[in-house]
Amino acid sequence: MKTLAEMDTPIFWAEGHPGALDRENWEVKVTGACANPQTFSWNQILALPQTEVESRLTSVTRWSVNGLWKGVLLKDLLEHVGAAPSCRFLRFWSVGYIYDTSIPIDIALKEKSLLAHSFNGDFLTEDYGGPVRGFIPYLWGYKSAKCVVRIDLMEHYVSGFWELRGYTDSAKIEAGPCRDMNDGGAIKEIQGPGEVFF
Ligand SMILES: Nc1nc2c(c(=O)[nH]1)N[C@H]1C(S)=C(S)[C@@H](COP(=O)(O)O)O[C@H]1N2
Ligand SMILES: [Mo]
Repeated sequence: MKTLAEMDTPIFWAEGHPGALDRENWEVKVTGACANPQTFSWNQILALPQTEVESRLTSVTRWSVNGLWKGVLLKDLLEHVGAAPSCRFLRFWSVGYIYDTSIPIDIALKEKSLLAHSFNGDFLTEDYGGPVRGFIPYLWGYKSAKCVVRIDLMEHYVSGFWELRGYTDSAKIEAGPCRDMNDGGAIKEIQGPGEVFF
């Protein structure tokens, strides 16, 4: 099984690379519309139920990479903090608080939406959003925030970093040509919308 780097998966940092990050001391704060807001330590994240899913990260810039993503289902995280009925969106913040993006709760509750720490059995490096990142295979990759430090449970939607710069708020994956990083960047067709299968 290949790593993301071995497949030459593009590395995107709109806000600039954060540099080396301390996995063991990583914390993710989950706050907002929930009964039990909590700051999760790295060990607490690993102590939550762990789920591995096979799916693709697919960029609006038209490349896609498939593999085994592992972490905590957002559904399980939401259950753990007691998400309120008024929670309608999740807003992810990346380290440095420059990059953010928000998704509707119905997408967060889907079976493959994760707070992910591993790809194909290895912990994610900083390049690819480690220690933990959002992994939302149902929407364009800009909804999968890297190096997540905070998740706000929101009653109202706010546009994020890329959404404010012209990408759609819905991030609905659209049909068309797309490079498959698992196949050396060969151009294939996305059937779309929704989770990508080649
Ligand atoms: N913090 C942060 N997260 C981010 C981005 C970014 O620039 N900064 N780019 C997004 C976009 S557009 C895509 S397609 C994926 C790419 O993930 P990768 O860099 O791990 O391949 O990360 C998303 N998450
Ligand atoms: Mo992207």
